[in-house]
Amino acid sequence: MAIVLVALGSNRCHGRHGRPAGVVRAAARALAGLGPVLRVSPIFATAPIGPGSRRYANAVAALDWPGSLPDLLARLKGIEREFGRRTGQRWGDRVLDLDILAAGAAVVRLPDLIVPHPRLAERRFVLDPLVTVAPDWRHPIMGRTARQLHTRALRPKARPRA
Ligand code: PH2
Ligand code: MG
Ligand code: MG
Repeated sequence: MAIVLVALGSNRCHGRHGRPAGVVRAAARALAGLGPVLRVSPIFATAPIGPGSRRYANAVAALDWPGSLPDLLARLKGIEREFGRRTGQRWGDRVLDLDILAAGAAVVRLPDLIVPHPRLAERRFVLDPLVTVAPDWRHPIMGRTARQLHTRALRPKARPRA
């Protein structure tokens, strides 16, 4: 594997790292324990999508990861646990969420891991930071760059009709 794009999200405070933005900053430092972190986006404050009740801090990091994607997923879940994440309601409030967004042109469909992330192109809280880190990354299925997906998300009426 090579450059993996990882989404970071938090909408709960942490005893040591404080507010969600502090949690995301600390999580970006924790990612550096897995391999070189080549870029980290600014942290965006975003409204919760789904059943969450509090605002999120979101960011995207580009990680140079030499191993397999399932191994990376296991490591990311380990970091989530270290930050006190408990399994709970799907999309519920969480102290830290680390999702694999994409890994170059890789396409993975396993029961617990789909890459590129299936909802990546619909989510401003992903696309806004993603476009700052990897504007030229091209979605291997949709055939569009992050920049194009972002522009499209800004102009929902311009989407092609089904
Ligand atoms: N993550 C979710 C559900 N909703 N909303 C925002 N704004 N940011 C997130 O990271 C997020 C969400 C499930 O992972
Ligand atoms: Mg998520
Ligand atoms: Mg997740």
